[in-house]
Amino acid sequence: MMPEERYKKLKEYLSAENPVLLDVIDKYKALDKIGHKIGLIEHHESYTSHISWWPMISILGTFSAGKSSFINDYIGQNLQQSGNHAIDDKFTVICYGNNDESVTLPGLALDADPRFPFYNISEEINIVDPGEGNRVNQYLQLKTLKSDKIKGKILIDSPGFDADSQRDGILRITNHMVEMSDLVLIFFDARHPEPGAMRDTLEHLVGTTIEHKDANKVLYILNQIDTTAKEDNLEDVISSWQRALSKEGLISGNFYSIYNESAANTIEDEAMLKRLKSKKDTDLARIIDRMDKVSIERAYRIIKALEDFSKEIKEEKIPKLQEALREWGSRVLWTDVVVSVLLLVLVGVSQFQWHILESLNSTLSQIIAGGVMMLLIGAVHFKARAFFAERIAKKWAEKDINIAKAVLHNTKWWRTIFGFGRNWHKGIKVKLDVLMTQGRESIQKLNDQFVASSPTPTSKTSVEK
Ligand SMILES: Nc1nc2c(ncn2[C@@H]2O[C@H](COP(=O)(O)OP(=O)(O)OP(=O)(O)O)[C@@H](O)[C@H]2O)c(=O)[nH]1
Ligand SMILES: [Mg+2]
Repeated sequence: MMPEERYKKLKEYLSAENPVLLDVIDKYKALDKIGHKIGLIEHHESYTSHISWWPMISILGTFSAGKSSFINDYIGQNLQQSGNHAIDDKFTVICYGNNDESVTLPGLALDADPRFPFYNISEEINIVDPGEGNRVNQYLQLKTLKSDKIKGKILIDSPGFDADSQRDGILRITNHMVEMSDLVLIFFDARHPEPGAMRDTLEHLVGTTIEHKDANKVLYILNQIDTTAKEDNLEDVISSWQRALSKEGLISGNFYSIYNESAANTIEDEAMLKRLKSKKDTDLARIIDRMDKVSIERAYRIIKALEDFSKEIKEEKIPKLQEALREWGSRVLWTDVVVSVLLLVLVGVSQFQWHILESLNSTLSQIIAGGVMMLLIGAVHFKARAFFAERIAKKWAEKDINIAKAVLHNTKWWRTIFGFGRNWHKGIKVKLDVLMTQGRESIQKLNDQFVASSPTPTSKTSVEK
């Protein structure tokens, strides 16, 4: 899908949901224009596809922790299979569909549709695990569901995470999901009173999520706390998990303890039941509240991403590109100088040995000889431009693919090797500053909207009305 078509689709979708975001699309359009001009993204690419416009909630965690049961409970239907051994072996993207019957589509449907957050994921998998990306159906599936609970958002159920036996493809998808999500729920279960056995898994899940700029979007959920009834050790289990998590660097705020009432063991002791249930009810309500509010959080995140992209281009990409182009320019220049000097030396030597200049006795042959030399230098010059551009792009490709693209874009044969590094970036930086300011204004508008419509921006989003 070309960018123009994408803007149109997004506008259609968002006009019903949140008009403030309509303006934001035009700002993304301006950002794309800058990206295309510098060559950081290709003509058919758009920054709008680097973020999810659908509010997205990912559910991750160890196997059999109760992820699928939790989702079934939330949507109020038995959509996902659950069971006592590893059940899910792929990621399931659940979204609203108009059919009364739930429809299951293969991963290819997600890979090929730019409206979903897994667009082109097969290419990404192929980078870490060549060939695997073509088997995207083994990693992903899409389920549609007619339920108001998920109207206007996407839920993702995932296979149980086990750091030891995880394939690169799954790790890649997991990281991608965390990156794109507005809310990430990470499930552990209280049947393991000691988190020790899951050290690696914990390390990976918490490690990847905590590095994330927006750590507040990750909730850590200790599930199945009903199982602590038998030994009456809820506090011990909770504190041992909290210790393990804080060892990985987690700040305690986002830690919740719950269980699933429809899957729980029966608890005989009345007082115990009351205590566990009250803990669960409080924490679950807070989780559900975050899930329901995700559309609002997403609106902020989309605008924030515009600011982040602009800032990144200004402060990171442009300087890197300048450095790369300077290196390229000087390599080409040196090649030109060396070749010219070599040619002159060659002529000098020939002159000395065979008096070659005297043999060019007519003006015409002198012109021809001069022309041949110019052609030779020219040929070497253009060869050198392409050669060094390729080499420098290749060097950058591993660190930053966008810089690699921009190097190739800015070293085409008609570009000068001197003009860069001076003023070309100044105008662009001004435009980026304007975009960042406008982003902050949009955030202001969002604030006004939510503060004006209800004092506490909670529960109902406009799609659900
Ligand atoms: N006691 C108890 N059992 C639960 C709870 N939640 C889920 N279960 C049970 O735990 C088992 C695993 O639940 P699932 O929902 O399949 O877990 P999952 O995390 O989706 O597992 P995988 O998809 O295999 O990774 C099932 O037998 C559930 O009935 C809970 O809160 N308490
Ligand atoms: Mg499951």
